Formats: sequence, structure tokens, C-alpha cells
Amino acid sequence: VQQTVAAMPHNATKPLEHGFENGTNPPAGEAVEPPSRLVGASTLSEENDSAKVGTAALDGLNATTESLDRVRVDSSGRTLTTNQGVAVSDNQNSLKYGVRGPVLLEDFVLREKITHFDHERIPERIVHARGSGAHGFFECLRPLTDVTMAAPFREAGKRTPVFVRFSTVQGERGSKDTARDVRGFAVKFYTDEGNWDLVGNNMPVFFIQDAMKFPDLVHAVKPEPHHQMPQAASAHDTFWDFVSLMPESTHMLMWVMSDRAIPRSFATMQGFGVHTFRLVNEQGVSVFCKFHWSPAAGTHSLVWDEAVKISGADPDYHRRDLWERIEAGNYPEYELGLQTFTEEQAEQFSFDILDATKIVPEELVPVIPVGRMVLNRNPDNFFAETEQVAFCTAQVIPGIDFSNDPLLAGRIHSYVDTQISRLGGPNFHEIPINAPLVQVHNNQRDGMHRQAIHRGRVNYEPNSLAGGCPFQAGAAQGFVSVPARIRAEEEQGKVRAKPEKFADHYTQARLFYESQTPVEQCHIANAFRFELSKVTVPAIRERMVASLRNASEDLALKVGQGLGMDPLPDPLPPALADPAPPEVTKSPPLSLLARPGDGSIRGRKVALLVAPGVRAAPLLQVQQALLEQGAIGRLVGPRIGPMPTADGAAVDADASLENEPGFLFDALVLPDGAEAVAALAQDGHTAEFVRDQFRHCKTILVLGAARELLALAGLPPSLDKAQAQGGTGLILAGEGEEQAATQAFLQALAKHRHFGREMDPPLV
Ligand code: HDE
Repeated sequence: VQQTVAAMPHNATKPLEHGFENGTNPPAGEAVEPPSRLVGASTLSEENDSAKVGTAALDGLNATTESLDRVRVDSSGRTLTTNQGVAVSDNQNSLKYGVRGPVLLEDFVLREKITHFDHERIPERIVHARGSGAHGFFECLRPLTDVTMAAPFREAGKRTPVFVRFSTVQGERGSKDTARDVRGFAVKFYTDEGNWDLVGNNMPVFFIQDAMKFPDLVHAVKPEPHHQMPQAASAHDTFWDFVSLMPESTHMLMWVMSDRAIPRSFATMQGFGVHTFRLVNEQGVSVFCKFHWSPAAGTHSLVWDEAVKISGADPDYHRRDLWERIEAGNYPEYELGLQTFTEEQAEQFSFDILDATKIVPEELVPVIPVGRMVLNRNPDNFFAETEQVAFCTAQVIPGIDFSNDPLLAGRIHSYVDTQISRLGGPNFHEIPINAPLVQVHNNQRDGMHRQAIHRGRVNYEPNSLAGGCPFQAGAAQGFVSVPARIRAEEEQGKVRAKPEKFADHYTQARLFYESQTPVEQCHIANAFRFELSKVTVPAIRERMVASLRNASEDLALKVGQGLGMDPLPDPLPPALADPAPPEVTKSPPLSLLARPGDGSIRGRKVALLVAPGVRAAPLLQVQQALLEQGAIGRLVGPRIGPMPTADGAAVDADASLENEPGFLFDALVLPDGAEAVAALAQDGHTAEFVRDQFRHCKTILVLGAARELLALAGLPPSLDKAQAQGGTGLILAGEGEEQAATQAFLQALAKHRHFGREMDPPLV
């Protein structure tokens, strides 16, 4: 290995980057399927070896990761050096004058190491600080050239590499994953016409209509400035003070109080571009467009009590889940759907498509699937990739353009601006994770951390000394903005004002609430109750309930009762007394339960309890059946390690009741074996485990003698076999019935939750 490295230029791909050799662009964005030996292989680079820097990252799963190979470093088999490449003889002791003497200033090894360490942190993102990323690809289903010339949509089967970052909004970088919050869903497409960033959220609307209000919103929701509380939570006075004074946020509040704000996994939530964008074809004709990502695994969420408990036991719950799914080859997959409509259609809608607090109901404009995105590779280094990735809404490519949404306009400015201070200068586009696959040529020069070494003396245009290069592409090849016109009747000159339809703050909030199933409506009411009961100023609670009355009397009543308000406050006077009648009053796809996805149980985590004396065989059969369907069955015991069994089969618990509590699992299997059941009954964690599984409406399979544990956990004795098998997700199996029961268990698990047994307040 040493020899080969010495024989190679330091960076073998450098000439290509500068257009030398054959002068072509790097290969068009294409991804290759990972060789099967690499599926689920660890990305820990120590396991791999390469001639160049020690490691090849896994043979390029997609072009993005391939292009990053030139900067990947692996130190296996290497000598420790300073940043200047000088070999370090001793990494334990500073340079001293005698063993008990003073440390010398000339110790450049020590000083370099400490100085670098002193500057290891960069500022976290102002919002969306907490996030997790993954590489993957987007695959086009069919050519969309009739509506857009955008590179990723040119031909069926075309693959474009992507990097995706999911995030929470309010909490700091180290905060918990399961906070009630909006989730960021940001996708960077490394297309062969430059980078396109679709920086979306897991909810299709937003709190505010104009970028002017964004700093106020963020100040209000972030920890309060005097005491810096609460972390990763909106349940506090300043947030509710602000939103109760901003009725335009009512629609978004419905989404944030729904279970969408506590997803089960990044792999089970939707994503949305939120704003209305434009698609433009080769002829320059444009249509409006809304972007929708829908998870193949269906939309699944947590319940609130579970989210709260998870945040204590595993604050990295979503990050871990994403990482493990990818390592296991259960790649998260999402369908991209588009809603496209013309300007003329948009003019007829009862709402304004420039208003980011409004959706376009699917009944009005259907969502057409156009491709899929698969996330199939974990980053090698969290900082270099997930932390340094810089998404910018301004980054669009020919074929994609903006609408006049005033919120979007502010974002087009904000993202580039914020990266300049977060990433330390204007050259953040050169950081490998941000660099496009296509070549970059312009006359921008210098600045902090410049990587490119521009050759020659020409850094201006027009020029004759460099033959006019780099030359402008012209309208045929370059990005041309849609020449959108302001209609004559809308011509008003400069104003600070909003279009009238923006003032309808409640119609779509009502649409969302009315479109939910009763269980979801109940969760929304409970979330408002929880959040507002944390508010200490009664007037804020009252103003919020007064506002909710305009959206839904039913919801306002439930919330008001939960807060002890009798009578309810008078409804807040709405900004628009007589809004246009909506086209749609109920939209079933707005319910999370309307999207079961492929019905598979891939990626679900199931706890199989074990203890000494367990009847292991039936339990291991369930574990095997889970594995065959891509779910993970973990053996959880009073302690970890091997234990004796009733039937002699080997059992080795890899988790304990203490270190992996019940709420971390999607389902539970209680084992047979009198001795094991007695041992589990002795441990107070068992009853908690069962209770949480029951309370959170999860599927429970009870084998043989384990039935005793149900009573121990305080589950109602009326849950007899007949009732249990009637859809409550509790399956009881005597000896000999295990096989059939396992099948029933797998089917029940695919339903995710059994809300039929949910009660408010909870029964157990
Ligand atoms: Fe952001 N937003 N935002 N935002 N946003 C940022 O950019 C901003 C908005 C979203 O994983 C910041 O790099 C303004 C809507 C995501 O790195 C910042 C406004 C939507 C991410 C910023 C909005 C988003 C950000 C902070 C109102 C959904 C994380 C750090 C005009 C469509 C991206 C950064 C990642 C991050 C500004 C509103 C999504 C400060 C001014 C609406 C997913 O530039």
C-alpha cells in the first residue's frame, strides 16, 4: 500500500477537476446499485483499505459519495503526523526541560494539537440545529419534459445523487429527537446541471406568511431569553403569546399539535416543499408546482406519552433509527409527487397560492407520482457531511423557478447569508459535501478558506487575454428566470401589504381538523391542552382558545374544558368576516392513518422478553419470522448475557429491561416458561414495560404462562382471549398455538397501533 501511494500524485483526480485530460465534466449524476456484499456493510472506514488515503469508502453507492473519495481519510496502518505531515514521535508527553521541568514554548506539536482543538466547534444553525443526514439517489419514473427541463426529470430511470438532512427546529444541536416540533426535510440534488436544494418540512404549511415575521416567530419559540428554557419545546408562554396574536398561524398549529409533530421515524414521515414553485419547460412555458414526499413505509407517528419517555431513554431515537435502517439495508424510501396547476387555475382558487399557510387540497389538484428517493448510505463523518452541509433555497437549476411567495423570497436571501457566518466565509460551496458534481467556473476569487487554485491572470469578464473565458452560457443553456408579469389590475406600485385572501386564517385550519379521524382529533385537542397548560399567563390561554373557536367549536370546547374554562371566551374577531367558500371541506389524505404505505414491518423493533428458564424455541421462532420480514427482534432480559432455558436452546439477551425500556419498541412478545415468568414478575421493570406497551397501543403477543404478567401490570382482567383477538392488538397463545399466533402478531404489527384501547386519561 505504501508503495502505491508514493507512486501516485497526491490527488489523482485533481487534473480532471480542472478540465485537463479529456476536458469533460465529471460523469452525469448516476448512481450504481451497491454490490450485494456492501448492502448493510458498516461505513466504519477501519474495515476498508485503499491505495490512496488508506481507505476507499465503499465503492461508490452513488456519484456523490464517489466524488468525495478524494477527501476521505483513513488512518489504518498510518503514522501519526502533524497537520504539516511531520511524523510525531510521542503523542503522550509535552516537550519539557527535564522530566520535572517547564514545558517549552517551542513544542509545536502540542501547540498545534491544542490550537486545533480550541477551534473544533462551529456555530450551530440558528434553527434546525439538531439534524441527521444520509446519502442516496433520486430516480425519475418517467420524463417530465412537457412541464420541466430540470435535469433530474429528463428520462425514466435516470438517477440523481442526493444528500438529505432531517432536523427538528427549536432545540439545540444536542437536544432530543422526539420533541413536539416541525421536522426539516432538506434534499440536495447533485444534478448534472448544478445543485438543486429542495429545503422542505414534514408539514406542507408554515406559521407565517411573510419573511418579515420569521425572526419574531423564532425568538418566540426558542428558549425564553432570560432563563433559556424550555429546550426543544414549544410549550411555553412566549410561543403561545406570539401565535395567539398571529391568527395566520392557526392552520400550522393544527399540524404541529397533530401526531405529525412526533414522527415514529424519519422513514415514516412525509416531506413538502411548502411554497408554490414553478416548473419551466424548454419552450419557457411555466406551471406552478407543489412538491410532496411520501414514505414507502407509510406515515407513522409516536404518541405523546411515548415521545416524552423516549426523550429520556434515547434522545438520539430518530438519528439511531435512520442509521440502523440504512446499515441493515432497510433503506428509507420516498415517492416524489407533484401537484401542478396553471396561473389561470390558481386565480380561481378560494385561497392564494402565494400564501404558505395554505395547502392546495389533493381533491382540487391531484398529486402525481414522478419518482422515488432511496437513502442507502450513512455519512462517514457527521461533522464533515451532516454538519457542514449547507442548504440554500436560492439553489435552483434550469427548469425550476420561484413563485412570488413573500416567505420564499426571504428564504432565498437568508440561507446563503447564514452559511457565511456559520461556515466561516463565502467559500462554503467548496466544502466537499456542498460542491456540485459539475465544474464551477467564474471570476469570483479569494475569501476565507479558498480551495480552488485559479490559474492565469484573468479574473474578470469581458476579457481577451483568456479568450473571453469563462463565457456566459446564453439563454439556450444558462438559467433564465421566468418572465412572470404582474397583472395590470394588480399593479399597485410599492406597498407593504398582503393580498386579501391571505386574511382567511381559519378555513383551512378547519379543513385539516375536520379531515382527521376521531383518534387524531383527540390527539390534537390533547396536545393543545398539554401545551397551553404549561402556559402561565391565563390571558394567553384564553386568547388561543378564543382564536380556536373560529376554526372549530368542537376543538375549542375540548381544549377549553381541558383547561378548566367555563364558559369559553368569546371568539376572536376574525380578520376576514366573509371568506370565500372553500372548494373542499374534508380531505381524507390529510389524515396520517390514510397512508399505511406498503404495509410492511421493515425497520420495526420488537422486544422479546427472556429470563432464566424461558421456553426459548417458540420465542426464537417469532424472532426468525420478524427477521424474515425485515423487522428486528431483540432479546431483552433482567440482565444482558446468556441464560439457561427450559428447552436447552441457546438464549443470549443483548438488552436489559433497564437499558432498553418498553417504550423504545414497536411491539412486545412475552415468553412462556413458568420459571422465566416468575423471574420477570420479580423485576419491577417488567410491569412498566408491559404497561407502556399497552398504553401506547402497541401489539403484544403473550405466550403461555406469560399471561400472569398482564395482571401484574394492572391490565384489565376482562381482556380474555376472545376479546383480545378481536383487533385490540393483544394476542394470547397457549402451547401449540404459537405458529398461528405469530402470524396474527405479524399482521397486527403491520397496523402499527391499536387505538381502540386508547383512553383519556389512560386506564393503566
Ligand atoms: Fe428555514 N432556515 N427559514 N424554513 N429551514 C434555515 O438555514 C428561514 C422555512 C428549513 O438541514 C436556516 O442553514 C427563513 C420554511 C430547513 O441544514 C436559515 C424563513 C421551511 C432548514 C433559515 C424560513 C424551512 C432550515 C438556519 C422564513 C420549510 C434546515 C440554518 C422566511 C419549507 C436545513 C440554515 C438543514 C434552516 C431561514 C422558513 C425549512 C436561518 C428566513 C417555510 C429544513 O437560513
